[in-house]
Amino acid sequence: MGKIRPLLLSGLAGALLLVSLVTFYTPETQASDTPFSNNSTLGANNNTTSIMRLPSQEGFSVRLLAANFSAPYNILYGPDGALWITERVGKVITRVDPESGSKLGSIPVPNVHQSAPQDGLMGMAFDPAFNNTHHIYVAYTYDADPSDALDRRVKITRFTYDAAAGTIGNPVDLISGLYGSTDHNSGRMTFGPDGKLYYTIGDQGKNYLANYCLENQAQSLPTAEQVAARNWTAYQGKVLRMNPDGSIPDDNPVINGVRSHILTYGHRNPQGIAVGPNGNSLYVSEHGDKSDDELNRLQAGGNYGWPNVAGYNDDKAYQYVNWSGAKNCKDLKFDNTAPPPPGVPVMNESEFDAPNFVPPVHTFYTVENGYNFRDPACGDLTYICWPTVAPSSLRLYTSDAIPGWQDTFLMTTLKAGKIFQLALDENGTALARDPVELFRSENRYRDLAFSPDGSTIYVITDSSGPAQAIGGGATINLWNPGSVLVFRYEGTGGASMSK
Ligand SMILES: [Ca+2]
Ligand SMILES: [Ca+2]
Ligand SMILES: [Ca+2]
Repeated sequence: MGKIRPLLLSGLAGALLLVSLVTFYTPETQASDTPFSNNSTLGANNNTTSIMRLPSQEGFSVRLLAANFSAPYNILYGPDGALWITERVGKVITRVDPESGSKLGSIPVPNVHQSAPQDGLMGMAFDPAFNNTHHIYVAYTYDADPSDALDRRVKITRFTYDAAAGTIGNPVDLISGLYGSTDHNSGRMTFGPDGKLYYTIGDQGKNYLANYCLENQAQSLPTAEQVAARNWTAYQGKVLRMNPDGSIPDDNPVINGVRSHILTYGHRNPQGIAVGPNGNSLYVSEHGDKSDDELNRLQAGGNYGWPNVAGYNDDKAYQYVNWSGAKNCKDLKFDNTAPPPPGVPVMNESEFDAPNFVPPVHTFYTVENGYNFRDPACGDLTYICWPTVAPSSLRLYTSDAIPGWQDTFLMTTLKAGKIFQLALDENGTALARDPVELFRSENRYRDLAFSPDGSTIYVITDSSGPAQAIGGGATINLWNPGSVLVFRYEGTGGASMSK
Protein backbone atom coordinates (compact mmCIF):
# COMPACT_ATOMS: atom_id res chain seq x y z
CA MET A 1 0.00 0.00 0.00
CA GLY A 2 1.18 3.49 -0.71
CA LYS A 3 1.57 6.26 1.75
CA ILE A 4 -1.28 8.70 1.89
CA ARG A 5 -0.62 12.06 3.36
CA PRO A 6 -3.54 14.01 4.71
CA LEU A 7 -4.47 17.25 3.05
CA LEU A 8 -3.74 19.90 5.59
CA LEU A 9 -5.61 23.18 5.58
CA SER A 10 -3.82 25.25 8.10
CA GLY A 11 -5.24 28.12 10.06
CA LEU A 12 -4.79 29.30 13.59
CA ALA A 13 -3.33 26.57 15.75
CA GLY A 14 -6.43 26.29 17.88
CA ALA A 15 -8.67 25.93 14.87
CA LEU A 16 -6.45 23.80 12.72
CA LEU A 17 -8.57 21.99 10.19
CA LEU A 18 -7.57 18.59 8.99
CA VAL A 19 -9.35 16.68 6.29
CA SER A 20 -8.58 13.10 5.45
CA LEU A 21 -10.54 10.14 4.23
CA VAL A 22 -8.41 7.57 5.98
CA THR A 23 -6.31 7.04 9.03
CA PHE A 24 -2.90 6.06 7.88
CA TYR A 25 0.51 5.83 9.35
CA THR A 26 3.36 7.56 7.58
CA PRO A 27 6.44 7.08 9.72
CA GLU A 28 8.93 8.69 7.40
CA THR A 29 7.01 11.90 7.23
CA GLN A 30 6.33 12.43 10.90
CA ALA A 31 8.50 14.18 13.36
CA SER A 32 8.01 12.95 16.89
CA ASP A 33 6.73 16.31 17.95
CA THR A 34 4.38 16.95 15.05
CA PRO A 35 0.98 17.05 16.63
CA PHE A 36 -1.37 17.05 13.68
CA SER A 37 0.05 14.49 11.30
CA ASN A 38 -2.26 11.60 12.11
CA ASN A 39 -5.90 12.23 11.67
CA SER A 40 -9.12 10.73 10.50
CA THR A 41 -12.74 11.50 10.09
CA LEU A 42 -15.31 10.28 12.54
CA GLY A 43 -18.99 9.73 12.17
CA ALA A 44 -21.19 7.67 9.93
CA ASN A 45 -22.37 10.61 7.92
CA ASN A 46 -19.99 12.09 5.37
CA ASN A 47 -21.88 15.36 5.53
CA THR A 48 -20.91 15.88 9.15
CA THR A 49 -17.17 15.50 9.05
CA SER A 50 -15.74 15.99 12.50
CA ILE A 51 -12.12 16.68 13.09
CA MET A 52 -9.90 14.52 15.20
CA ARG A 53 -6.29 15.03 16.03
CA LEU A 54 -4.08 12.19 17.20
CA PRO A 55 -0.66 12.14 18.78
CA SER A 56 2.17 10.77 16.70
CA GLN A 57 5.43 9.10 17.49
CA GLU A 58 8.21 7.91 15.23
CA GLY A 59 8.09 4.13 14.96
CA PHE A 60 4.50 3.82 16.10
CA SER A 61 1.14 3.76 14.38
CA VAL A 62 -1.59 5.52 16.30
CA ARG A 63 -5.33 5.06 16.24
CA LEU A 64 -8.39 5.79 18.29
CA LEU A 65 -9.73 2.46 19.49
CA ALA A 66 -12.84 3.55 21.36
CA ALA A 67 -14.37 6.69 22.84
CA ASN A 68 -17.19 7.98 25.02
CA PHE A 69 -15.93 6.62 28.31
CA SER A 70 -17.02 8.40 31.46
CA ALA A 71 -13.78 9.43 33.14
CA PRO A 72 -11.84 6.20 32.49
CA TYR A 73 -9.45 5.63 35.37
CA ASN A 74 -7.81 2.21 35.20
CA ILE A 75 -7.05 -0.01 32.23
CA LEU A 76 -5.81 -3.60 32.34
CA TYR A 77 -5.26 -6.13 29.59
CA GLY A 78 -7.33 -8.96 31.01
CA PRO A 79 -6.46 -12.64 31.19
CA ASP A 80 -9.52 -13.15 28.96
CA GLY A 81 -7.96 -11.14 26.14
CA ALA A 82 -10.19 -8.08 26.63
CA LEU A 83 -9.29 -4.62 27.86
CA TRP A 84 -10.93 -3.91 31.22
CA ILE A 85 -11.52 -0.25 31.97
CA THR A 86 -12.96 1.28 35.12
CA GLU A 87 -15.02 4.40 34.52
CA ARG A 88 -14.70 6.60 37.59
CA VAL A 89 -17.80 8.68 36.96
CA GLY A 90 -19.64 6.01 35.01
CA LYS A 91 -19.29 3.58 37.92
CA VAL A 92 -18.89 0.65 35.54
CA ILE A 93 -16.17 -1.67 34.33
CA THR A 94 -16.29 -1.74 30.55
CA ARG A 95 -14.71 -4.56 28.59
CA VAL A 96 -13.36 -3.64 25.17
CA ASP A 97 -12.15 -5.75 22.26
CA PRO A 98 -8.50 -4.72 21.82
CA GLU A 99 -8.64 -5.16 18.04
CA SER A 100 -12.01 -3.82 16.97
CA GLY A 101 -12.62 -1.45 19.86
CA SER A 102 -16.11 -2.85 20.32
CA LYS A 103 -17.47 -2.45 23.79
CA LEU A 104 -18.21 -5.97 24.95
CA GLY A 105 -20.32 -4.87 27.88
CA SER A 106 -20.34 -2.55 30.85
CA ILE A 107 -20.48 -4.11 34.28
CA PRO A 108 -22.05 -1.92 36.96
CA VAL A 109 -20.12 -1.85 40.23
CA PRO A 110 -22.72 -1.64 43.00
CA ASN A 111 -22.78 1.01 45.74
CA VAL A 112 -20.22 3.37 44.24
CA HIS A 113 -20.68 6.99 45.31
CA GLN A 114 -19.45 9.63 42.88
CA SER A 115 -20.01 13.37 43.24
CA ALA A 116 -16.61 15.09 43.16
CA PRO A 117 -13.69 15.57 40.78
CA GLN A 118 -11.62 12.69 42.19
CA ASP A 119 -14.04 10.17 43.70
CA GLY A 120 -15.94 7.23 42.29
CA LEU A 121 -14.71 3.97 40.79
CA MET A 122 -10.91 3.86 40.80
CA GLY A 123 -8.27 1.13 40.75
CA MET A 124 -8.65 -2.50 39.82
CA ALA A 125 -6.50 -5.63 39.87
CA PHE A 126 -6.95 -9.18 38.69
CA ASP A 127 -6.30 -12.02 41.08
CA PRO A 128 -2.98 -13.53 39.95
CA ALA A 129 -4.92 -16.81 39.75
CA PHE A 130 -7.87 -15.20 37.92
CA ASN A 131 -8.26 -18.04 35.43
CA ASN A 132 -9.13 -20.32 38.33
CA THR A 133 -10.79 -17.94 40.80
CA HIS A 134 -12.32 -15.31 38.44
CA HIS A 135 -11.66 -12.80 41.20
CA ILE A 136 -11.16 -9.10 40.54
CA TYR A 137 -10.38 -6.44 43.14
CA VAL A 138 -11.86 -2.99 42.85
CA ALA A 139 -11.45 0.24 44.87
CA TYR A 140 -14.14 2.91 45.05
CA THR A 141 -15.73 5.59 47.17
CA TYR A 142 -19.06 4.85 48.82
CA ASP A 143 -21.41 6.61 51.21
CA ALA A 144 -21.08 5.09 54.69
CA ASP A 145 -23.91 7.20 56.13
CA PRO A 146 -27.36 5.61 55.69
CA SER A 147 -29.09 8.98 56.15
CA ASP A 148 -29.21 11.81 53.61
CA ALA A 149 -25.83 13.00 54.85
CA LEU A 150 -22.70 11.92 52.98
CA ASP A 151 -19.84 10.11 54.69
CA ARG A 152 -17.45 9.55 51.80
CA ARG A 153 -15.34 6.46 52.42
CA VAL A 154 -13.31 4.07 50.34
CA LYS A 155 -13.40 0.32 50.25
CA ILE A 156 -11.68 -2.43 48.34
CA THR A 157 -14.01 -5.21 47.29
CA ARG A 158 -13.31 -8.55 45.70
CA PHE A 159 -15.84 -9.62 43.10
CA THR A 160 -16.21 -12.86 41.18
CA TYR A 161 -16.60 -12.47 37.43
CA ASP A 162 -19.23 -14.51 35.64
CA ALA A 163 -17.99 -14.63 32.06
CA ALA A 164 -21.14 -16.22 30.67
CA ALA A 165 -23.41 -13.57 32.16
CA GLY A 166 -20.91 -10.72 31.83
CA THR A 167 -21.51 -9.70 35.44
CA ILE A 168 -19.67 -9.52 38.73
CA GLY A 169 -21.03 -10.84 42.01
CA ASN A 170 -20.23 -12.36 45.39
CA PRO A 171 -18.76 -9.14 46.80
CA VAL A 172 -16.33 -9.57 49.66
CA ASP A 173 -14.95 -6.40 51.26
CA LEU A 174 -11.24 -6.62 51.98
CA ILE A 175 -11.19 -3.33 53.82
CA SER A 176 -13.80 -0.62 54.22
CA GLY A 177 -14.11 2.66 56.08
CA LEU A 178 -10.93 4.09 54.59
CA TYR A 179 -11.12 7.86 54.33
CA GLY A 180 -12.43 9.17 51.05
CA SER A 181 -12.21 12.69 49.72
CA THR A 182 -13.10 15.06 46.94
CA ASP A 183 -9.36 15.20 46.21
CA HIS A 184 -6.25 12.97 46.24
CA ASN A 185 -7.82 9.56 46.77
CA SER A 186 -5.10 8.01 44.56
CA GLY A 187 -6.80 4.61 44.48
CA ARG A 188 -4.36 2.46 42.52
CA MET A 189 -3.55 -1.14 43.32
CA THR A 190 -1.42 -4.00 42.18
CA PHE A 191 -0.48 -7.44 43.32
CA GLY A 192 3.17 -7.98 44.17
CA PRO A 193 5.19 -11.07 43.32
CA ASP A 194 4.71 -11.96 47.00
CA GLY A 195 0.95 -12.39 46.42
CA LYS A 196 0.12 -9.35 48.55
CA LEU A 197 -2.19 -6.57 47.39
CA TYR A 198 -0.68 -3.09 47.41
CA TYR A 199 -2.96 -0.06 47.50
CA THR A 200 -2.19 3.64 47.31
CA ILE A 201 -4.27 6.03 49.39
CA GLY A 202 -3.59 9.72 48.97
CA ASP A 203 -3.51 12.49 51.55
CA GLN A 204 -7.13 13.37 50.73
CA GLY A 205 -6.04 16.79 49.52
CA LYS A 206 -5.95 17.99 53.12
CA ASN A 207 -4.30 21.32 53.87
CA TYR A 208 -4.88 22.17 50.20
CA LEU A 209 -7.47 23.95 48.08
CA ALA A 210 -11.04 23.34 49.31
CA ASN A 211 -9.76 21.09 52.11
CA TYR A 212 -7.15 23.54 53.37
CA CYS A 213 -8.43 23.71 56.94
CA LEU A 214 -8.27 19.95 57.43
CA GLU A 215 -5.09 18.61 59.00
CA ASN A 216 -2.88 16.62 56.67
CA GLN A 217 -2.46 13.09 58.05
CA ALA A 218 0.26 11.77 55.75
CA GLN A 219 2.72 11.67 58.67
CA SER A 220 0.18 10.19 61.12
CA LEU A 221 0.67 6.63 62.30
CA PRO A 222 -1.98 4.46 63.94
CA THR A 223 -1.96 3.24 67.51
CA ALA A 224 -2.41 -0.45 68.25
CA GLU A 225 -5.83 0.41 69.65
CA GLN A 226 -6.87 2.11 66.42
CA VAL A 227 -5.79 -0.86 64.35
CA ALA A 228 -7.65 -3.27 66.65
CA ALA A 229 -10.76 -1.07 66.36
CA ARG A 230 -10.37 -0.89 62.56
CA ASN A 231 -10.07 2.88 62.84
CA TRP A 232 -8.20 3.85 59.69
CA THR A 233 -7.85 7.58 60.39
CA ALA A 234 -4.09 7.34 60.03
CA TYR A 235 -4.38 5.58 56.65
CA GLN A 236 -4.08 8.78 54.63
CA GLY A 237 -1.06 9.47 52.46
CA LYS A 238 0.09 5.85 52.68
CA VAL A 239 0.82 2.75 50.65
CA LEU A 240 -1.01 -0.22 52.16
CA ARG A 241 0.01 -3.86 51.92
CA MET A 242 -2.57 -6.53 52.64
CA ASN A 243 -3.32 -10.18 52.24
CA PRO A 244 -5.87 -11.00 49.53
CA ASP A 245 -8.50 -11.33 52.26
CA GLY A 246 -7.71 -7.85 53.56
CA SER A 247 -5.90 -8.94 56.70
CA ILE A 248 -2.57 -7.51 57.85
CA PRO A 249 0.41 -9.60 56.69
CA ASP A 250 2.55 -10.94 59.51
CA ASP A 251 5.65 -9.53 57.81
CA ASN A 252 4.40 -5.97 57.40
CA PRO A 253 6.76 -3.43 58.97
CA VAL A 254 6.39 -2.42 62.60
CA ILE A 255 6.36 1.36 62.50
CA ASN A 256 6.46 3.32 65.72
CA GLY A 257 5.78 0.07 67.58
CA VAL A 258 2.68 -0.89 65.59
CA ARG A 259 2.15 -3.34 62.75
CA SER A 260 -0.70 -2.30 60.48
CA HIS A 261 -1.56 -2.32 56.78
CA ILE A 262 0.89 0.54 56.29
CA LEU A 263 3.91 -0.29 54.16
CA THR A 264 5.13 3.28 53.64
CA TYR A 265 3.96 6.75 54.63
CA GLY A 266 4.44 10.45 53.95
CA HIS A 267 2.89 10.27 50.47
CA ARG A 268 0.83 12.99 48.81
CA ASN A 269 -1.10 11.57 45.87
CA PRO A 270 0.48 8.35 44.57
CA GLN A 271 -1.62 7.55 41.52
CA GLY A 272 0.79 5.04 40.06
CA ILE A 273 2.17 1.82 41.51
CA ALA A 274 4.13 -0.92 39.79
CA VAL A 275 6.43 -3.79 40.56
CA GLY A 276 9.94 -2.98 39.42
CA PRO A 277 12.21 -4.95 37.07
CA ASN A 278 12.81 -8.60 38.01
CA GLY A 279 10.13 -8.40 40.68
CA ASN A 280 12.42 -6.36 42.86
CA SER A 281 10.81 -3.57 44.85
CA LEU A 282 7.68 -1.59 44.19
CA TYR A 283 7.62 1.89 42.81
CA VAL A 284 5.06 4.65 43.00
CA SER A 285 4.64 7.82 41.01
CA GLU A 286 3.06 10.67 42.92
CA HIS A 287 1.84 14.17 42.40
CA GLY A 288 3.81 16.94 44.02
CA ASP A 289 2.45 20.31 45.01
CA LYS A 290 3.77 23.12 42.82
CA SER A 291 6.99 21.25 42.02
CA ASP A 292 8.58 17.87 42.66
CA ASP A 293 6.30 15.17 41.32
CA GLU A 294 8.10 12.03 42.39
CA LEU A 295 9.10 8.55 41.34
CA ASN A 296 9.68 6.59 44.53
CA ARG A 297 11.06 3.18 45.32
CA LEU A 298 9.20 1.70 48.27
CA GLN A 299 11.11 0.52 51.31
CA ALA A 300 9.06 -1.08 54.07
CA GLY A 301 8.61 1.38 56.90
CA GLY A 302 9.94 4.25 54.82
CA ASN A 303 8.84 7.86 55.32
CA TYR A 304 8.51 9.68 52.01
CA GLY A 305 8.42 13.09 53.62
CA TRP A 306 5.11 14.68 52.71
CA PRO A 307 3.90 17.25 53.77
CA ASN A 308 7.15 18.29 55.42
CA VAL A 309 9.29 17.61 52.37
CA ALA A 310 8.55 17.86 48.65
CA GLY A 311 11.03 15.90 46.56
CA TYR A 312 14.48 16.03 48.15
CA ASN A 313 15.12 17.54 51.55
CA ASP A 314 16.82 20.53 49.97
CA ASP A 315 14.84 23.63 51.00
CA LYS A 316 14.21 24.37 47.33
CA ALA A 317 11.02 26.22 46.40
CA TYR A 318 8.94 24.47 49.07
CA GLN A 319 7.98 25.02 52.69
CA TYR A 320 5.34 23.16 54.68
CA VAL A 321 2.70 25.86 55.06
CA ASN A 322 0.24 24.36 57.52
CA TRP A 323 -2.98 26.26 56.88
CA SER A 324 -4.90 23.82 59.05
CA GLY A 325 -2.70 24.80 61.99
CA ALA A 326 -3.89 28.42 61.91
CA LYS A 327 -6.39 29.22 64.64
CA ASN A 328 -8.34 31.37 62.21
CA CYS A 329 -7.95 29.08 59.19
CA LYS A 330 -11.57 29.47 58.12
CA ASP A 331 -11.11 33.23 57.92
CA LEU A 332 -8.13 32.90 55.59
CA LYS A 333 -8.21 32.65 51.82
CA PHE A 334 -6.11 29.76 50.54
CA ASP A 335 -3.41 30.91 48.14
CA ASN A 336 -0.29 28.82 47.75
CA THR A 337 1.46 31.18 45.36
CA ALA A 338 1.49 34.12 47.78
CA PRO A 339 3.43 34.48 51.04
CA PRO A 340 1.46 32.73 53.81
CA PRO A 341 -0.58 35.07 56.03
CA PRO A 342 0.31 35.64 59.70
CA GLY A 343 -0.77 32.87 62.03
CA VAL A 344 -0.13 30.06 59.55
CA PRO A 345 2.67 27.78 60.80
CA VAL A 346 5.50 27.41 58.29
CA MET A 347 8.31 24.83 58.40
CA ASN A 348 11.42 24.58 56.30
CA GLU A 349 12.19 21.18 54.86
CA SER A 350 15.50 21.07 56.71
CA GLU A 351 13.63 21.15 60.03
CA PHE A 352 12.37 17.65 59.16
CA ASP A 353 14.85 15.06 60.36
CA ALA A 354 13.06 11.70 60.20
CA PRO A 355 15.82 9.04 60.11
CA ASN A 356 13.71 6.85 57.83
CA PHE A 357 13.16 9.57 55.21
CA VAL A 358 13.48 8.13 51.72
CA PRO A 359 14.33 10.60 48.94
CA PRO A 360 12.75 10.13 45.54
CA VAL A 361 14.35 8.23 42.69
CA HIS A 362 13.58 11.20 40.47
CA THR A 363 11.56 14.42 40.50
CA PHE A 364 9.52 16.23 37.86
CA TYR A 365 10.78 18.88 38.53
CA THR A 366 12.80 20.46 41.28
CA VAL A 367 13.23 24.21 40.90
CA GLU A 368 15.19 26.86 42.74
CA ASN A 369 13.89 29.29 45.31
CA GLY A 370 12.37 32.35 43.72
CA TYR A 371 10.82 30.36 40.88
CA ASN A 372 7.85 32.20 39.35
CA PHE A 373 4.77 30.07 40.05
CA ARG A 374 2.52 32.69 38.46
CA ASP A 375 3.40 32.31 34.82
CA PRO A 376 0.85 34.46 32.96
CA ALA A 377 1.02 32.12 29.95
CA CYS A 378 -1.48 29.81 31.66
CA GLY A 379 -3.95 32.54 32.59
CA ASP A 380 -6.33 31.42 35.33
CA LEU A 381 -5.02 27.86 35.04
CA THR A 382 -1.75 28.85 36.69
CA TYR A 383 -1.03 25.36 37.97
CA ILE A 384 -0.81 24.01 34.45
CA CYS A 385 2.37 26.07 34.08
CA TRP A 386 3.94 24.86 37.33
CA PRO A 387 7.03 22.63 37.03
CA THR A 388 5.01 19.44 37.55
CA VAL A 389 3.62 16.91 35.08
CA ALA A 390 0.88 15.27 37.22
CA PRO A 391 1.91 11.61 36.98
CA SER A 392 -1.25 9.52 36.84
CA SER A 393 0.01 5.97 36.48
CA LEU A 394 3.12 3.83 36.34
CA ARG A 395 3.47 0.55 34.43
CA LEU A 396 6.49 -1.68 33.85
CA TYR A 397 7.22 -2.82 30.31
CA THR A 398 8.67 -6.33 30.49
CA SER A 399 8.64 -7.48 26.87
CA ASP A 400 11.62 -7.48 24.50
CA ALA A 401 9.41 -6.54 21.55
CA ILE A 402 10.44 -2.89 21.43
CA PRO A 403 14.21 -2.44 21.29
CA GLY A 404 15.59 -0.78 24.39
CA TRP A 405 12.33 -0.81 26.29
CA GLN A 406 12.59 -3.96 28.39
CA ASP A 407 12.36 -3.31 32.13
CA THR A 408 11.54 0.37 31.74
CA PHE A 409 8.56 2.16 33.22
CA LEU A 410 6.01 4.14 31.28
CA MET A 411 4.51 6.94 33.35
CA THR A 412 1.38 8.70 32.12
CA THR A 413 0.87 12.38 32.89
CA LEU A 414 -2.22 14.55 33.12
CA LYS A 415 -0.71 17.96 32.58
CA ALA A 416 2.22 17.48 30.23
CA GLY A 417 0.41 15.66 27.39
CA LYS A 418 3.22 13.10 27.40
CA ILE A 419 4.08 9.63 28.52
CA PHE A 420 7.50 9.39 30.12
CA GLN A 421 9.74 6.39 29.72
CA LEU A 422 11.91 5.86 32.76
CA ALA A 423 14.90 3.51 32.87
CA LEU A 424 16.33 2.60 36.26
CA ASP A 425 19.99 2.18 36.98
CA GLU A 426 21.44 -1.12 38.24
CA ASN A 427 20.59 -0.38 41.85
CA GLY A 428 17.05 0.73 41.06
CA THR A 429 17.51 3.88 43.10
CA ALA A 430 18.14 6.40 40.33
CA LEU A 431 17.41 6.80 36.65
CA ALA A 432 19.99 5.43 34.25
CA ARG A 433 19.31 8.22 31.76
CA ASP A 434 17.08 11.20 31.22
CA PRO A 435 13.38 10.41 30.85
CA VAL A 436 12.23 9.93 27.25
CA GLU A 437 9.10 11.90 26.38
CA LEU A 438 6.62 10.09 24.16
CA PHE A 439 3.28 10.62 22.41
CA ARG A 440 3.02 14.39 22.87
CA SER A 441 -0.54 15.60 22.47
CA GLU A 442 -3.13 17.77 24.14
CA ASN A 443 -4.60 14.97 26.21
CA ARG A 444 -4.68 14.04 29.84
CA TYR A 445 -3.18 10.54 29.82
CA ARG A 446 -4.66 8.58 32.73
CA ASP A 447 -3.39 5.02 32.54
CA LEU A 448 -2.02 2.45 30.11
CA ALA A 449 -1.79 -1.26 29.49
CA PHE A 450 0.41 -3.40 27.24
CA SER A 451 -0.61 -6.17 24.90
CA PRO A 452 0.81 -9.55 25.96
CA ASP A 453 3.18 -9.61 22.97
CA GLY A 454 4.54 -6.18 23.91
CA SER A 455 3.81 -4.62 20.53
CA THR A 456 0.99 -2.36 21.59
CA ILE A 457 0.24 0.22 24.23
CA TYR A 458 -3.37 1.01 25.13
CA VAL A 459 -3.79 4.41 26.76
CA ILE A 460 -6.90 5.88 28.38
CA THR A 461 -7.51 9.61 28.55
CA ASP A 462 -9.49 11.85 30.87
CA SER A 463 -12.90 12.98 29.67
CA SER A 464 -12.18 16.62 30.45
CA GLY A 465 -9.77 18.98 32.14
CA PRO A 466 -6.82 21.18 31.28
CA ALA A 467 -3.43 20.27 29.86
CA GLN A 468 -0.37 22.07 28.62
CA ALA A 469 -0.94 23.35 25.11
CA ILE A 470 1.71 22.41 22.59
CA GLY A 471 2.23 26.02 21.66
CA GLY A 472 2.57 27.03 25.32
CA GLY A 473 0.07 27.91 28.01
CA ALA A 474 -2.98 25.83 28.87
CA THR A 475 -5.84 24.32 26.91
CA ILE A 476 -9.08 22.62 27.85
CA ASN A 477 -9.80 21.46 24.30
CA LEU A 478 -8.55 17.90 24.62
CA TRP A 479 -7.89 16.00 21.41
CA ASN A 480 -9.22 12.60 22.42
CA PRO A 481 -11.29 12.94 25.59
CA GLY A 482 -12.55 9.85 27.39
CA SER A 483 -10.92 7.50 24.89
CA VAL A 484 -8.65 4.54 24.38
CA LEU A 485 -5.72 5.27 22.10
CA VAL A 486 -3.59 2.53 20.58
CA PHE A 487 0.12 2.98 19.96
CA ARG A 488 1.47 0.05 17.99
CA TYR A 489 5.16 -0.44 17.47
CA GLU A 490 5.78 -1.00 13.76
CA GLY A 491 9.20 -2.56 14.08
CA THR A 492 11.01 0.05 12.07
CA GLY A 493 13.77 0.21 14.60
CA GLY A 494 13.38 3.94 14.67
CA ALA A 495 12.02 4.00 18.16
CA SER A 496 14.63 2.26 20.20
CA MET A 497 14.46 5.21 22.57
CA SER A 498 17.77 4.16 23.99
CA LYS A 499 19.56 7.43 23.58
CA1 LIG B 1 -25.95 9.00 53.15
CA1 LIG C 1 8.44 12.42 48.86
CA1 LIG D 1 12.47 19.74 48.37
